Formats: sequence, C-alpha cells, structure tokens
Amino acid sequence: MSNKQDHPDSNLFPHATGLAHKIVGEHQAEQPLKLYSGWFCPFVQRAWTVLEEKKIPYQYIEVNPYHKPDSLLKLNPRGLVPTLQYDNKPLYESTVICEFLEDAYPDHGPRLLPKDPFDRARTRIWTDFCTSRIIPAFHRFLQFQPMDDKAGLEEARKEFLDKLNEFAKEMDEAGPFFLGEEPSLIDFVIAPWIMRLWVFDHYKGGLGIPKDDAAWDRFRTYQKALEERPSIKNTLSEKEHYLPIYQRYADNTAQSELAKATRKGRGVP
Ligand SMILES: N[C@@H](CCC(=O)N[C@@H](CS)C(=O)NCC(=O)O)C(=O)O
Repeated sequence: MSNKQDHPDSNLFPHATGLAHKIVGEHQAEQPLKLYSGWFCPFVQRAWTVLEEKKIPYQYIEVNPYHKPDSLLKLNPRGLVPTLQYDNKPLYESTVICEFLEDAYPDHGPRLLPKDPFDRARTRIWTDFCTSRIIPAFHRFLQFQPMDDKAGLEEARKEFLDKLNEFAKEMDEAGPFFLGEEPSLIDFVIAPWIMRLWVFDHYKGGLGIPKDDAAWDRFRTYQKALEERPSIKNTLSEKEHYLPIYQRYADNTAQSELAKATRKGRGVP
C-alpha cells in the first residue's frame, strides 16, 4: 500500500505555504547537504529548525512520503521523512539527524547540546520521553474514537496532559526555555508538537490546560518562547493546509505508519 500512488494519505497540499514557503525558496540551490522533507511533518521540523538555528547551508527537497519516490527510497528504505543526504550518504531518524548536525558542523551557529555531560544526558532523557511518551499520547488522544465515549476521551486527554505536565515540571524555573535563557536541542525536539496543540481545540473539544497552576504557568511561558522563535515559526505553513491532514488523524482514518502504530498500541515508527 505505502508505495502506491493511491495511498489514502497522499493527497497532500504539494508544498510549503506561508512563512515556510519563503525559507524553502531560499534553499533550492544545489548543496552537498540535502534535506528530504515533507512541509507538514513535525519530525522534519525538528531537523529543519536545527539547520536554521545553526545556519548550515542545505538544499530543501520536498517529497511526498506517502508516494515514496525512488529518490527517497534509495536513501531510506523505510521511506520516511526527514531523510538527510550528506556528501551522497544517507541519514535518517529525526533525533539522530539533529545530533549529527551538532557534531558535523561544530563551527556553525550556536551549540545546541549543552557542554556539561550531565545536562547532555538530561537532554537525551527528555528527548526519549518526548518520542516514547509524549508523541504516542498526543496521537492516542488525537485519534481517539468514538467521540461520544466521553470517559474514554477524557482518559486519553488526561494521559496526554499528564505527560506534558511531567515534562513542564523538569524545566528550568526561570526559563523561558527548557534549560534556561537560551534554547537547546530539547526545545527543537519537542517544539513541533507544542506548535500543533491547536489540533485539540479544533477536533477534540479542547486540551483543558488548568489555570492557576505553577507547572502549567511555566508551560505557557515555554510555549510562547517557542512560538516566537524565528526558526520555529518560519518553518510552519498556513494552518488551513494542515487541516485536511489532521482531520484524517482526528477521524482515525489516517494510514501513515504513525497512525497505524497508534492504532496497534505501538510507539513512534
Ligand atoms: N522515527 C521517524 C519518524 C518519521 C515519520 O514518521 N515521518 C512521517 C511524516 S511526518 C513519514 O515519513 N511518514 C510516511 C509514512 O507513514 O509512510 C523520525 O523520527 O524521523
């Protein structure tokens, strides 16, 4: 199914729009470093924001991972984006790509992984928490059906909020970023999902983040800092073009690897 032209999720708007469209336009020239990307993809946004933060020269190549063109499959047999081509060698997995960019381009832009070994290790703990706990809970809530099962919906909502709250409690008190005044890798690892929290207002009757609670107040400060970060806002497209994609998740009809894994109770593919 996933290699076929008629994959049910393949009917995507074909390119980035809004602020992201401008950045894509600036990164069309041939470069040894190529980002095979889907404009809508939160995993791509992780790698994309790191490239932008560090001002690494790269070529942006839009592919539809539900059509899986040969150019993508040759580099990444799983046919997922982001996929990176570095001097003709392929790399994939968004968190691996992020760390690779940090290691391979030490003279570009700010260091995003902390120098201190303990803080580096904490970054990896919370990166893992994001991928193995927050994202699956995000999808269990988003894909939850049937919508008239109020108790089930509430349970899925609470599970997701509890995970976000656990993450918020680990943040540096003053912030605004996770480790303090300056952003670091963990912020770019989680930002794409925080930037997409509006989907719950749109499809699931709201997220219901409590007011008058210290951890949630801290979370709101964090969310604002991420929203205002140029690398993050400039890699987002217009909301209207995300809607048909998220509608399929909210109806639990999406056939992406992630949607299928969520239905089977598995983690991120
Ligand atoms: N573990 C991968 C997940 C990447 C991923 O699932 N990307 C989606 C787009 S957002 C994709 O390529 N889906 C194609 C498919 O489901 O067949 C990563 O972190 O890079």
